[in-house]
Amino acid sequence: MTTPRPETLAKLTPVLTKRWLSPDAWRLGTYEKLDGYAALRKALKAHPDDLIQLIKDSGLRGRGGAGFPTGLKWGFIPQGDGKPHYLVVNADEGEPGTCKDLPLMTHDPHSLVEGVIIASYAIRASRAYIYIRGEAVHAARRLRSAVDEAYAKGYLGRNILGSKFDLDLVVHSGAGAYICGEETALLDSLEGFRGQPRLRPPFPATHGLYASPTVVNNVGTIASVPPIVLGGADWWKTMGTEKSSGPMIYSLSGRIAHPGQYEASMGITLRELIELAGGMKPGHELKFWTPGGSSTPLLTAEHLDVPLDFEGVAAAGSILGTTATQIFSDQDCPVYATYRWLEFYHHESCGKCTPCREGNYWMVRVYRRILAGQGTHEDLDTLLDTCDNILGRSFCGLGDGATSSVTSSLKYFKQDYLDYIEGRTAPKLSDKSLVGA
Ligand code: L3W
Ligand code: SF4
Repeated sequence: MTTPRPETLAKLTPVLTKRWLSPDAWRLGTYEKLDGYAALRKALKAHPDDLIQLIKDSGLRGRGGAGFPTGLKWGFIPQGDGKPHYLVVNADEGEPGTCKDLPLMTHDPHSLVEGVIIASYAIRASRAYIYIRGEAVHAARRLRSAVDEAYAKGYLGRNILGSKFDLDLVVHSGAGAYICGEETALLDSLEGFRGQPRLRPPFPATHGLYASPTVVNNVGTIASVPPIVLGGADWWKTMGTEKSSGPMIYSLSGRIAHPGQYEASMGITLRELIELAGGMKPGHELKFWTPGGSSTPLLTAEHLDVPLDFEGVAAAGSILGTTATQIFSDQDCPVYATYRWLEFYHHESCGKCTPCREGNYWMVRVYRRILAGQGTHEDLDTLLDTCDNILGRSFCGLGDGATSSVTSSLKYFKQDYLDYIEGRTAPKLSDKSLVGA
């Protein structure tokens, strides 16, 4: 284990995580003692349009994976249209390796509730929903208790803090489908239908929940709102880079000494994050990693100094995604890791469109063949050809995401595939695995 140097430690910027280690951080009393709901009091004195402008000025971008500018999205909500407006928080965190929203909701649920109230006030919504992943029972319990506390204290309900602003907030648990993290499938599920993506455009900003204007934002995005209201846009921009402002919670897992959540200025590198995490586990050397979950193309030891912001990761040929850095070593097999992710996408594919439904099914079969020692050189072309027919031809991002580790592992680690095909690596799967993929 290594000890981080002071200059690397200085890159930690606890903003969203700053209360996590306080005793009973999830209770209203603790939250209020630590600046809680001060941003709401300030926001309710401002004009909603000024709040939207503040978020635009801060440069805040969506923390769910796509990095869409938050203020711009809020500004899309038509005003004076006579329709109800909704705020929906996407708390369906399910991207493999990703673990930033669930700890936030477990440790500091009021920061999300406060963000929801301010964002709803800004977009003139009088009803908001937090759609939380079904398996996250503990986080949902914490959130519901925070919502109850907020109602009892007059932060939710009618005439909030005497401002004449009304808001009801509902915590809705999903049923455990990854696809319901796709924003339009989430809306279908919330409306009581089977969760499957809708055609976009129109985007939720104009035709969202119950066909009304809706902002769908990730947990981290909404929890960033109170600190921006309190600290101002210029303070927020002292962290991060020019186009990727603010702090970000990076979830580190895999072959490192101390896996966990590290909140740092956007643009930190994996080399620095590994240093903060105490280094690689003894006896392990970095081989490959995901910058933002399993839907983002793999990177390698060559990319240790890539700035982990939207532009830096894109320039390196990947996607910042959910900033879930899964770290694999020379003792891990990229072919097997890719196969396990593909099993996930195959299982979670909603089946609505052919490229994703059929493509993932076939790719799983090809991987099983390779890993059982029965692969052929043609299989590698088949994989690339299948990816070509999924990427950009699928109905939603799940299909595209499924191809990421296939194409990138073939790009960087073709030799590992050849070692199975040419018999230098012992098969990892038995022949039985070939039956009925
Ligand atoms: C109005 C327009 N709104 C875009 C909105 C749109 C959405 C946001 C981003 O996927 C990524 C995906 C996964 N008028 C608009 C507009 N919008 N144009 O902006 O949209 P988009 O299409 O760029 O992305 P997306 O469909 O929201 C999200 C990646 O995240 N991902 C997976 C994440 C998983 C989790 C999780 O488990 N919690 O977040 C990982 O990388 O591949 O690229 O709101 O409506 N003209
Ligand atoms: Fe469903 Fe996959 Fe098509 Fe998305 S890409 S609509 S998950 S089948």
